[in-house]
Amino acid sequence: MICFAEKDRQDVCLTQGKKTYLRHEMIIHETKYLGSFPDVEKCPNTEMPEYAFIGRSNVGKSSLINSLTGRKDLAHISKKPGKTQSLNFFLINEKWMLVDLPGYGYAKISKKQRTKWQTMINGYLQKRMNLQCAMILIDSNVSPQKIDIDFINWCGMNSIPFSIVYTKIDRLKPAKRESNIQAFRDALLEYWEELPREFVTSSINDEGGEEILDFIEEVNKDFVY
Ligand SMILES: Nc1nc2c(ncn2[C@@H]2O[C@H](COP(=O)(O)OP(=O)(O)O)[C@@H](O)[C@H]2O)c(=O)[nH]1
Ligand SMILES: [Mg+2]
Repeated sequence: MICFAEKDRQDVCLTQGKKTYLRHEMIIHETKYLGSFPDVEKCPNTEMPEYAFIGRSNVGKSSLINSLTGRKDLAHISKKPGKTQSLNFFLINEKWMLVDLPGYGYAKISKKQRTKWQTMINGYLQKRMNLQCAMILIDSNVSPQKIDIDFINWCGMNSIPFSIVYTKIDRLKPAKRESNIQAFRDALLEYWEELPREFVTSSINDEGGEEILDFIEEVNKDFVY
């Protein structure tokens, strides 16, 4: 097999005279925790493309961040007491930023805390100029939840670019996988004419991670500061 690079990120391989294409996986060679910030005004520099991960608490956010970056406990840094209600920043490959946003829909918080959360998240999503995409995590094991649909609709109304990331897909048999995802799409189609970009993932077997990293790499290429 002979391989040579073509157009930056594809290898053209000649296997017994046949041309096939291999895609480069993005390799995460460096991850750096930059800190936790209480509001958008205090967040670090905006010169890099940024991707925020958000979803209900327990949806699998920390696990996905660790699976994507190939680090066991990167996201756990933010689990320090008192840090969970902040915007947690990670610099990846010195090139792009990953932001771990606190989960919504946690029943045991006071109304005051919820309002604070909303102000922080909404402010971040609306004002962060270098935010390329909010990755909205949806648990593929449960029926469509109003709180998720409301949040997605809010993003739409505020022109915030987003993608849907279905999580914990390993827990479902193939038929159930399809029907659960379709149920969520149907719920969205009650409000939306077109469906957003979606990813189907499992942090247990790293399914879908490569697609997310490919997407990030594609978007990064077009980023202009
Ligand atoms: N089977 C399975 N369990 C998962 C997956 N992702 C997360 N979990 C589990 O779901 C729970 C919550 O995950 P965590 O990443 O802490 O969620 P977060 O609150 O959104 O950050 C933990 O018990 C994880 O082990 C997944 O892809 N598959
Ligand atoms: Mg977490």
